[in-house]
Amino acid sequence: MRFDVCTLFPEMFESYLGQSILKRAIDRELVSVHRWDFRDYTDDKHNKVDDRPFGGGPGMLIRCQPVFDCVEAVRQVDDENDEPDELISLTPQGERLDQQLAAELATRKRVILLCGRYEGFDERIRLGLKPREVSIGDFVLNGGEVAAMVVIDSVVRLLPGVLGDETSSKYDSFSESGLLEYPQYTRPREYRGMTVPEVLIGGNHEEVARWRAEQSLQRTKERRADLIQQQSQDDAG
Ligand code: 6GU
Repeated sequence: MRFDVCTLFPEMFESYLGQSILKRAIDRELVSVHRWDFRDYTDDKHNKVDDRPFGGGPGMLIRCQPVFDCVEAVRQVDDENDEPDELISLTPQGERLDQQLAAELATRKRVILLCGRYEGFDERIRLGLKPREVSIGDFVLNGGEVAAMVVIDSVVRLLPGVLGDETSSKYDSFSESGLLEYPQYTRPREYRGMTVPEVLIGGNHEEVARWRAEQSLQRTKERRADLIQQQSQDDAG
């Protein structure tokens, strides 16, 4: 799978891509993440990518020209790929990212991510390029970069072979069951007076599975009753 991230701040991705699961997935060529700087595509003699909004108001908008030209350049890189790309713009006005959307994106060969900044993009970027607009939640970030990393992170861990244990993303919260994950413990058996539940030590796999299912359900009821309603709606069809 290939990501192309278009941004004014490509360096923001440096540390994220250079470590841990992402680095390993990239080294093993399960995913590639290419960064494109809008500034490299501006036709402005002072390299400006932004301008003041017509009609006045605070802040600056990213101009059409560098964004259209950057996306065109990205699309000229074929990467032996016949499938059309998925073009995504990160914006708090978009559809909410959830596990289902992450799973859908994980089936794509190529995803282009547009990161806005300042007060936003000129509206004609939306009208002309028709990106799918994605938000990571009801709060406002300074720009789309952190949100783009969230999208990449949630998608990459679903790609086959990325996680050490092939099955481990299946048991994540929101995955198969749609419920929150059960609590886990490692050694020692007792820490500062807190002990590991007996059932996990006994070695009875059926009992362990039952306990975990109960814990998942109980936790979800307490913390996220909305997920249980969602789940029964999904099950109903
Ligand atoms: Cl995708 N972008 C920005 N700037 N803020 C956000 C967001 C995205 N999702 C939630 N807040």
